[in-house]
Amino acid sequence: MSSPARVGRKLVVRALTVVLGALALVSTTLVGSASAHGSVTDPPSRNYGCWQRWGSNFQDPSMATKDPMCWQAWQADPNAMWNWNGLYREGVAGNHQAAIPDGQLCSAGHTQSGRYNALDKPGNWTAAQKSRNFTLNIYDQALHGADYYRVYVTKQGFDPTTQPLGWGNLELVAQVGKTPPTSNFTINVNAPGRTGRHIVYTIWQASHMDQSYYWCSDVIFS
Ligand SMILES: [Cu+2]
Repeated sequence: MSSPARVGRKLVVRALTVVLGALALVSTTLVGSASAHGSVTDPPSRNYGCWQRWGSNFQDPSMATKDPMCWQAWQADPNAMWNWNGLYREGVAGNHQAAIPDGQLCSAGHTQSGRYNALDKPGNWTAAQKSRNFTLNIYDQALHGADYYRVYVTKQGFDPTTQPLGWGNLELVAQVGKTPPTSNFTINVNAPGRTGRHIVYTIWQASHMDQSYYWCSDVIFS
């Protein structure tokens, strides 16, 4: 016969095992979601670029003058950079324009409780030099695959340094259908009739579930 003390200890051990098991599950899920997903790596999305250029040095005050839009983004919420792969919404059912109001395109409609809001801010974002005919690279880190990709570029005359981005400022320039999972997927983009600074806006409709990604990449067409 077990003494009451030993029974009590057994119960505590059993309860601890359950709690630890639950914790292990939770942390696996968190790690899974943090290491999953993806982004546009070239021309880099705003938060991917800020992470790439400053992730190892994000408190360097010289960023404020060298890369002011990244600086304001890091000040607003560093998690927008640490989670460069998590700029998505779920359950949009393809109604992207209904889910995302004008002025909020770069934050996917203030997704993830507003974590990415600073990416909507018009300004002098560091931009990649591209020819009007360029290759877009998408990093499908989680190997979701795609139902489709859509690539838009702003119309000539739009000024990303002063104007908030709205759907009406964009022109669809490339579209790709069903794509099997692959780490790096490239899309050839042709954006004729443009010079100077523009925003490339990419939508990735992932295949594993209704999860859609929205990325602003800054470019200067030469
Ligand atoms: Cu994902």
